[in-house]
Amino acid sequence: MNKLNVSIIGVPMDHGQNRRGVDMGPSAIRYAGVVERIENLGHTVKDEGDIQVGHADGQVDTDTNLRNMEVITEAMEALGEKVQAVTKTGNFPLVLGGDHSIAIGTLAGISPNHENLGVIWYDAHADMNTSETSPSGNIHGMPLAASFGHGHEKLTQIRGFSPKVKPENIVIIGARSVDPGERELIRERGIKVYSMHEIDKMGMDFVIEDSIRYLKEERKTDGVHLSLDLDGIDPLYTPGVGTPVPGGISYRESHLAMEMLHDAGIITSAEFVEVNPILDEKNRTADVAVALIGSLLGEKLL
Ligand code: HAR
Ligand code: MN
Ligand code: MN
Ligand code: MN
Repeated sequence: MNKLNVSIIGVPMDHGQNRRGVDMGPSAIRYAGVVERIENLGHTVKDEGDIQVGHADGQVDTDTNLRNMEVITEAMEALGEKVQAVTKTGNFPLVLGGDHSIAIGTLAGISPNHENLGVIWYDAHADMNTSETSPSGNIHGMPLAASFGHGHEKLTQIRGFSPKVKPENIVIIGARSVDPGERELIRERGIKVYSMHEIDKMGMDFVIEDSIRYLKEERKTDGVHLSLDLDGIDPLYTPGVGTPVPGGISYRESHLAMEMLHDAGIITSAEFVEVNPILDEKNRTADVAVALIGSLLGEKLL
């Protein structure tokens, strides 16, 4: 098996939404043993520490209609720079959140190293709102739209270029809470979505097989970023998230997905987001994150 040099980057960000505590996600995932778990698979790990995140007052910016806009965009510039530096050395970036707004920075760092990047967005939500369609003003509901160049330029122009990914190179898996504006965008931009309906109907086996086929053969991507929001999984297994939605992906389905992605060898970077230890039960959600990271990087039952 291919051995990797994994670079862990923590992003203690909680300003993309309203519930405090998700900024402790990186600590909780480290405490759950992420470094040892990866090293036990024969990879090397470098913990690059955390990106600095400033303080914010929780106010919605009057010009942009974005909550905590300044502090988030500042941290995303720094995250993008760090991720690109890590990617350039050939290391595998593993970004730990923090709320999902951080994907804007992660993708800003990964994108320049690819001609035709693909993204798998594993999430209960589509994260495709803009300052105009958002019901909340919360930036964690906007990172996917921002990354394909849709939304306020404060978010789309992180690191001075846009888009970070083509909309037709995106696959969403696990969606079950989608706002009207997002639904319209999905149709308009031809974004591939496997909602819970397709997962129930065709099984995770088919969904991942088809996602791999789509990104590799049809879209001919030269790398795929996995952005995994722990709320994609059913809150029965991952209660420590800020916006739980019942009826989600099971624990075993999620492991199967990670194992199949590993076997296909298509994932070139990953991030695990929305772990909130304050809302969690005995760090269970961080434990699930670490177990899924293990499967993604080659752990097998036998
Ligand atoms: N769609 C809602 C909004 O825009 C809720 C978004 C919740 N987002 C996350 N990330 N937890 O997936 O506010
Ligand atoms: Mn804070
Ligand atoms: Mn999300
Ligand atoms: Mn979500």
